[in-house]
Amino acid sequence: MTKTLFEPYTLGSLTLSNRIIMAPLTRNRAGPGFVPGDLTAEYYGQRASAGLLISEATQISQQGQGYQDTPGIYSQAQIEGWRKVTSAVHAKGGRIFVQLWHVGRVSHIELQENGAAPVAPSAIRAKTKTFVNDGFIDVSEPRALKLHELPGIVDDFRKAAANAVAAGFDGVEVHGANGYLLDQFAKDGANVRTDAYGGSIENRARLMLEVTAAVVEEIGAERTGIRISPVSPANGVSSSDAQAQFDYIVDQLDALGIVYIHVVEGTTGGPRDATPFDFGSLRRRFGNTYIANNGYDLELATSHLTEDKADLFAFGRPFIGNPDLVERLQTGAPLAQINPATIYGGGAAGYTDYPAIAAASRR
Ligand code: 8OZ
Repeated sequence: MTKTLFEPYTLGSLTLSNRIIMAPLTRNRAGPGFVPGDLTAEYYGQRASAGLLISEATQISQQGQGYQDTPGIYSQAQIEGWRKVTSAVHAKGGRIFVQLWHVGRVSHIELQENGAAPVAPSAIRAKTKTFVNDGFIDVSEPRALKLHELPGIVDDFRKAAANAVAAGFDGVEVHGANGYLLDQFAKDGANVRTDAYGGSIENRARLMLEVTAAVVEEIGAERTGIRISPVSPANGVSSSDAQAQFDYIVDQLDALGIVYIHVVEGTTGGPRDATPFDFGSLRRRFGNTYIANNGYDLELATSHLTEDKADLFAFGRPFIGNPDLVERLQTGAPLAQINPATIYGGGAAGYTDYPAIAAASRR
């Protein structure tokens, strides 16, 4: 029998009102001090009918920032800004996790303290661009992190998780995807270290797993999820052994007892099948909730749900233009298209001004 996305789902201790997740979406609208403001609270509040919202990627430290005007969660003012967001979502009965982010080598000296080089597993520059001073420019040459610096990064994630709870978030998603720091360590195209954090599959997974374990220790496994993108070449990463690498990672994540894995199936924002990969293997290895993402529409999500390939489905870009995406999918209402020019940066235009479908057209 066909299953439906429009029924409640139990995620750890939370009851989600449906199986549709708002994927993390970078919008570059934080205020001075990288503090999310009232407009951001309004934006997330408008989308609270998603079963769960996952915030835009949020840096755990200044070193972890790679783009202009992305929000942080390491200062008191940022915690207070996020408190407005979580209150707006909760007031409408929604649930929200924050995505914790360190960009690693995907950054620019202009964003770093005293113009320092961005950090990476190895001093290999990413073939990718970042968004700085209202334009896309090449990322800076990184420096390799020293072994003694890694505990500090784990600790920054741990503190950010504690801050997330203080800000009222229902949980935390570790950003282990899309060519950022933890994915850079996992994939051998970006990591040529010869210490305990490079070389073998186990060594390359170490930082991602230590970070996740630290978050679990801080806020509990029921409130900890992670996003991974095993075969995505996003931000210039590549892997010679993705299946073995991510089979191992997911076995270890399962052992940590975290509440979900959120899997970008294929190329982030691109084709689902550019690189062969058995996502069913990850599904089978992980006992808790599997959130699927990348190129889903209602039909594909419903068929994957019915075939038990995933529990929950994350939609990204459709949530930009459709604050009431859940209702539109449920009623078959047309979806609004988005203006690409207002995705990254700006104010209310293209952010909070996409309307819900008019009440009249629902009848
Ligand atoms: C688009 C632009 C900037 C950042 C990701 C956090 O891909 C991002 C991102 C996406 O995970």
